[in-house]
Amino acid sequence: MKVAVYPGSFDPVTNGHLDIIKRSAKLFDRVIVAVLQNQSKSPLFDVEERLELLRVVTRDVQNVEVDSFSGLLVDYVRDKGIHSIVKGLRAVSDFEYEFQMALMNRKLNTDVETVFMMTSSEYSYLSSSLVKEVFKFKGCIKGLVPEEVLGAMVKKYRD
Ligand code: COD
Repeated sequence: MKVAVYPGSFDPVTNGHLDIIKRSAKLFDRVIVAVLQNQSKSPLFDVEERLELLRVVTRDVQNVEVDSFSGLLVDYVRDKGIHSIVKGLRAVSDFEYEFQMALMNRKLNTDVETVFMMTSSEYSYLSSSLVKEVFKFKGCIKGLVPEEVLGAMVKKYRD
């Protein structure tokens, strides 16, 4: 069985992420979307909320599951017996950072391969942080995040 992990912050999951999830689910038998528990950032959504949003927006994709992890990604994949990491690539700026991480991950765990998936052109400029910034200043983010995420953001800022 070909299993891959798609790791990230997903704060929140955007349509760019969802596109990568759905496309990688066609390549692998099982895809685990893994949310990093990162105490050093101050997130909009806590890990449980991010996991729940991911569960909701991937509910129609049978071979996708969600999980969280802390510490090194290579340790997480080793524990799970996984050999493939999926990453999304938007622009040259992503490439440098992702290239470094892929090589470091391979140095730390020679059994792991990073598979890069090119963004779809309509999402090539999209990131969670831009979505949050635009939304905070009342800009329109319709079509950039799933409806359920938009609803959760409206509620979060209202509360
Ligand atoms: N189109 C395509 N891909 C996209 C888009 C888009 N519009 N938006 C984001 N992506 C991709 C990103 O390039 C990334 O691959 C993935 O989706 C997740 O994105 P984010 O922004 O939610 O998450 P990141 O980039 O903050 O996640 C970083 C990790 C958590 C993967 C990384 O920090 C990590 O592995 N940390 C664990 C600790 C560790 O092992 N550190 C050593 C690394 S060498």
